[in-house]
Amino acid sequence: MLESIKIPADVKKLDLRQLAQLCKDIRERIIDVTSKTGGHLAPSLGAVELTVALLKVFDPLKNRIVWDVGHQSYAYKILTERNDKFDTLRQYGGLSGFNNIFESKYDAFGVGHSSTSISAGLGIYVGKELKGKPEKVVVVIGDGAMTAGEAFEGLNNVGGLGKNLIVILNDNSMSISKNVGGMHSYLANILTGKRYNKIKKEVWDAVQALPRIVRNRIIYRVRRLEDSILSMLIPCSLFEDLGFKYIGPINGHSMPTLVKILSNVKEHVDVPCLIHILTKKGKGFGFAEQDATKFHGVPSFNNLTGELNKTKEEKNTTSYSKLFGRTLEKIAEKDEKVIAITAAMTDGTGLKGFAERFPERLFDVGIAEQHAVTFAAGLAIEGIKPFVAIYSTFLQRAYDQIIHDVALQKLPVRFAIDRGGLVGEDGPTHHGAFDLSYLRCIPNMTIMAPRDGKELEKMLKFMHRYEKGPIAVRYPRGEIQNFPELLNPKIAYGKSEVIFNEGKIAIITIGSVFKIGYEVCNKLQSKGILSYLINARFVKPVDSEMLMELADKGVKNIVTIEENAVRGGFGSAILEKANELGLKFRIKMFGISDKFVTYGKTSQLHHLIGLETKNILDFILKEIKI
Ligand SMILES: Cc1ncc(C[n+]2csc(CCOP(=O)(O)OP(=O)(O)O)c2C)c(N)n1
Repeated sequence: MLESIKIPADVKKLDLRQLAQLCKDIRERIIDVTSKTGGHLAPSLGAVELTVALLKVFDPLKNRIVWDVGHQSYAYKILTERNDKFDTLRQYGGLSGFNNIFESKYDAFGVGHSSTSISAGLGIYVGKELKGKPEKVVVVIGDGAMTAGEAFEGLNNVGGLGKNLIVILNDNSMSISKNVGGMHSYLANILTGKRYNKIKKEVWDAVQALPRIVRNRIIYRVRRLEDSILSMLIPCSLFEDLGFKYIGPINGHSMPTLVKILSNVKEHVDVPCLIHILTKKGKGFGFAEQDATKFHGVPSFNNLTGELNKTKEEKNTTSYSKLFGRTLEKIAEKDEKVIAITAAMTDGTGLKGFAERFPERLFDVGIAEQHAVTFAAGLAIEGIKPFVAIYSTFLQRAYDQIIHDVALQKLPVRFAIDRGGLVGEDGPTHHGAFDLSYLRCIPNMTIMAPRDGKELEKMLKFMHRYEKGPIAVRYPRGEIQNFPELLNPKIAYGKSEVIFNEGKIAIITIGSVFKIGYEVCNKLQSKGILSYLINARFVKPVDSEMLMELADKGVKNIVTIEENAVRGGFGSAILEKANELGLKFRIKMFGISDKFVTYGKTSQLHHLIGLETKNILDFILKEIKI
């Protein structure tokens, strides 16, 4: 059936039986491709019927369909003229793992971060209206994404304006892990609530009371209409009070129900409308249905055994995230004031073990980074020691909270910033490219980045002891590196670590790209060129003494290496400090230039931006007269 779909409008020609077959084909295609490329498997499998029903009823170029996060939109990609490229999903030069307005005219809005859909959808709706061409706009948002402040802000505005936005709440009861919070309980209560069950029972009692011959004739229809009948009867006060017509809960895998309700809404509803659908995350792939968290976002996997493929190194080593979690557990064992905060990323940030051992000290606040930071600030006021573990890219959400609630009040909130640097296949929405820049300009802030796993452990212990204000450590995605041949001296506040200390050029690195600096220096040495190698450890404060010493020793050239935007990043900090101190160096900065970096294997991306040993070595040999 999938073969017959050349453009989305072809879906409209299919009958219900054919639509069911189409869903089957799409699932097979998603499983087959993601088993090779990796990707967001479980969320996308759960949204197959919804996607097909949306395209059966709406015209995506006129109506615009805005997906939240975009990680559930693989079926949408397949049906919107991208099936032939679907094998290139998340590969360098291939299809993005999320919706991207530069990739397809069918993608209404670019995504990757959660909870933007209602605001963007409202903007698109009002924009069309202002141009005198009003059209229905559909927004699809998950129950996890619905926990974020921005989603509530959007709902509030839509309800207040009374605009005819159609919000589909795709409720699978899961965020990446089990969903949390009051909204989650509220949605669950709608299902288990007495009223829902009472009405459901009354409908079925009435059917059972009919003569058998009549009952047999209508039972199929009643089943099909069950969801829609219930949805008409159950008032849902929260959304209704916000100004929405609430329809639901309905079975999000029942094509007849979906098509019927969406058609009705399209034709007959002209107020804000929230359709609450219930879906199963991972639907149609047993392994993913059983463990939707594991299959939320996966590397390539064996689709017969469900085993995830890991590289040899991944099997033998441990990730920075896991090391963070384990170290925090050790710290927490000895200090009951230590608590951990995650914004719906317990597994991703390595806090699963912490959650099991100290459930009362782990706070999963939902997808609510802003709240997470201010919540930590409140805890710090009370003398509690919060470690806020958030990915670099998602912490961008909480910028004002870091400044206004934490730094201004000098509160000792500890930030464990995961996924600093390029993250690979998730691409520009997820690269941690800006944290050093966005944190560095905030007064009272201390920022560190470890060169390897051992240093991360030391830094976490250092942070635990540090009480003078906010402090952050940022580390990359992936497996830890270690340098057994190097010593691991104690962390001293604001002090860098000097590895090689002779030569006319100094290479100063921050974080895990130390590896590149180390290789460059070793290669220079093998050519008889001596160089300083400095592992900065601190981005803020900058080690002034180290810079003055370099100048004293006659160093004229400095090369800085970081996996962060060079604009305002670590190299800029060295440049500023040298200028402030009146030191004259020629400083060349390697890092992420003033461009968003695409997706692909991290090694491909490093090559693309020149953040690799060969490029830096070539530069030094060609451009610097040593
Ligand atoms: C601001 C932000 N924080 C965290 C994430 C990571 N994240 C991606 S999907 C997801 C869960 C979303 O749950 P839901 O909306 O219910 O969709 P589902 O995966 O269950 O289909 C999270 C936490 C993100 N994309 N954006």
